[in-house]
Amino acid sequence: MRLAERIGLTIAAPATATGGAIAIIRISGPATSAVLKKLTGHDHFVPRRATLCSLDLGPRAAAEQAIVLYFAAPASYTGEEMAELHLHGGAGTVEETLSRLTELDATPAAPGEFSFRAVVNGKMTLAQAAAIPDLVATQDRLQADIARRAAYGGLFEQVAVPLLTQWDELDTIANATVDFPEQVTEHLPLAKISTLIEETERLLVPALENTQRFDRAATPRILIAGRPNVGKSLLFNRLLCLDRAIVSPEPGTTRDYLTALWQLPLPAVTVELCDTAGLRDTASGIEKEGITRTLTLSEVSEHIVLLFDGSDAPTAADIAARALFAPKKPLVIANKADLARHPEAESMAPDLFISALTGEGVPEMITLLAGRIMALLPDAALPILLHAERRRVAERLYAALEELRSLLFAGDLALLVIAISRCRTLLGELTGRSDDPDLYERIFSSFCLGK
Ligand SMILES: Nc1nc2c(ncn2[C@@H]2O[C@H](COP(=O)(O)OP(=O)(O)OP(=O)(O)O)[C@@H](O)[C@H]2O)c(=O)[nH]1
Ligand SMILES: [Mg+2]
Repeated sequence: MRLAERIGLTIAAPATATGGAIAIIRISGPATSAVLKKLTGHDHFVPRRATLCSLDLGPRAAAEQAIVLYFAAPASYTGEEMAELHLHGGAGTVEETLSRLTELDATPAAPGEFSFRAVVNGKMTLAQAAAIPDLVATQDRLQADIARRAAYGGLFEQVAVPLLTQWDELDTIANATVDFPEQVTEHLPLAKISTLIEETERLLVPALENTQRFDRAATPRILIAGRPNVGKSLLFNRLLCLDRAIVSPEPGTTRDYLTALWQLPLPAVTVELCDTAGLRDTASGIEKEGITRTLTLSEVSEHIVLLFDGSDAPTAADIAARALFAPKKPLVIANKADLARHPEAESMAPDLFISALTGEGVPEMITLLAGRIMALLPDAALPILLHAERRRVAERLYAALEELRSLLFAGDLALLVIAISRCRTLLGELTGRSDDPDLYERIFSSFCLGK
């Protein structure tokens, strides 16, 4: 059943993940009071006041103590009559309460159903709702900041909504013109259409670019690469402050790559740090496989730290690695600065000399890495299109605008009118003014339960 067809149902779902001290179950819909009465015995709840209740979980279960918060319509998240049950945070209690609610005529909510109702009842725009999954899933403060701006700031909508009004007007004129083709040039202002295409692209293109940055910045990967024995694993351990990878004087120690999340202090970004198999020509099948994996991973890594041994003359393997990664502009680091520097070390053009053993130079290396990460971060002052579905719509709109531009002077009125209408519809979808029920289904199906 579509979300729109379930509007009359009273729905319930857990709003918190398992494992916390308190679990919250949300209820929304016209039968909320009736369900609460059967569950707690209370006839009346003062809206927004916490009430300690004993929950009747059925004949075979002991009663549960819970705080009940009641919201009268329309002053609630969904705009409907709603309640929150604050329970002890055990999975069993939540499951038992939910199955009791089902017996009392509440229906298990679908993912995103609460937010869907909030949009339907004008509590938030579709664009604001579309930012919610990112807001819920944020890993660090930067992601949270961006998702909040998208959810509450409406950066995109501020420009898109007035543009949509212009597209609406144009669409109306275009459709009227179909019946009077001889008046096309008179009534369809081609120059104005051209300007409108440009203005729409001026909004769309930076938003799409910024969105791509946002995706890439989600958890950037930093790969530590280099020939065997240069100290990759020791550096990996030092950065993580953890004895995680095996460190040994034997070259070719690391085979499988190791990954760990690493929190950079400034900017406050979580990155994925990878220690990899040393790169060299080798006959060993297992080591070869490790090297293949290093190379595959390097292709999908945003940043590469190319490590070499600054106390030793650069080897053929160092030079080959330098050439291999050159297109990815690696941070080139000379390690083992605690030992005497080899006169040829400079030939590798290192950005920095460090010692993974003593920690010398490591803070400076972190600063250099942070600078590179910052350079790829999205601009929080520009719009970001959160939610994959909105990105797809934005890309379709970009293609539609290009098509319309190519049709402007082609002289085919019918195609021109269709193209105008398509641009208007897609911009409408992007600003949440769409009658397409499937769009709503697609957006809300990716939400978590209870949102
Ligand atoms: N003096 C000194 N020794 C170091 C330093 N970094 C690493 N080593 C030593 O160099 C040897 C190799 O270190 P690893 O971290 O295992 O090197 P790796 O690059 O991971 O090597 P593979 O896994 O074989 O590719 C070990 O004996 C380390 O103790 C350093 O900064 N100074
Ligand atoms: Mg290693």
